[in-house]
Amino acid sequence: MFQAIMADFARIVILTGAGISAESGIDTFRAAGGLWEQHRVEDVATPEGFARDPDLVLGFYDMRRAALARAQPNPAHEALARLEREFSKVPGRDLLLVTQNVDDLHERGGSARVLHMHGELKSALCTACETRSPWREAMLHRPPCPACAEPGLRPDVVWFGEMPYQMGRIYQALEACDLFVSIGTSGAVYPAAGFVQEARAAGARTLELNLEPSEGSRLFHETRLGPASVLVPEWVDEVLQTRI
Ligand code: BJW
Repeated sequence: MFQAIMADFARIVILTGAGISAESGIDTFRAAGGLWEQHRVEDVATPEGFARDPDLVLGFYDMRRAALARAQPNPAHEALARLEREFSKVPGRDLLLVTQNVDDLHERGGSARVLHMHGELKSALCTACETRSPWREAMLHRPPCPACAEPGLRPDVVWFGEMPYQMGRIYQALEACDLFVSIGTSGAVYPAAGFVQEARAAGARTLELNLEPSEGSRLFHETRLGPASVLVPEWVDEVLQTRI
């Protein structure tokens, strides 16, 4: 029972994956009918795939950017924003929300401090000058980079074989955290799949909230199964009732 291990946590790291946005209508990757069933991961989520067939990759991300414009945050995103607001009112407490998701539903749900370790759909990376620019439009027609005018934009996302963003900051937070919570991720992709072990090595309690057990479920002190839109608000209520 989580209440029983709910000591006075001061530093929380929360990791989210595609499952937290599933109920907002955003496809996950590995489910039946998910993105990897519709597209080969090697074709659309590797630098080699992009070099081979840029039209396929740009079209894939244009389609997902358009789907994102139709999606809304769900109660799980909103609950994490509420937790951030309440938790950070007390000096000395720190909450870091790390997401593997490239959508902006945490921000639209009200979270102010979100670290996108796999990049963002609404950002473009210029392969010519390496400038990052906010981006909302399609890329398939090769628009010019706002900084250098070269038609070399790619989605600012992290593909297999590339280094995820802000790893130094994330590992620093994991080393200092006393609670690590993983929400809606299959635990199939590293380095995020290894965060639970990093947190445990630092002495943190660990909790998984997921529809189905992740690949690393046994590594968590506790796993709760169910939809994020139910589990996350319930857990946030527990934390805030225990703490305030
Ligand atoms: C619900 C729900 C509901 C559903 N409520 N829950 C061998 C061993 C170890 C590592 C490697 C290895 N061989 C290669 C590697 C490295 C490789 C890797 O991990 N490969 C694996 C295949 C093994 N990793 C990399 O290359 C990474 N870079 C790297 O390692 O650099 C070197 C390095 C060294 C040292 C330190 C740091 C770095 C880069 C990985 C990039 C991943 N990119 C993608 C695409 C991003 C852009 C895009 O969105 O298109 O990121 S792949 C894809 O997977 C995406 C996701 O962020 C990521 C994780 O997926 P996620 O979120 O877990 O989704 P699903 O679909 O898998 O799961 C959904 C979950 O939700 C399920 O559990 C459901 O139950 C649940 N769910 N509905 C609650 N309603």
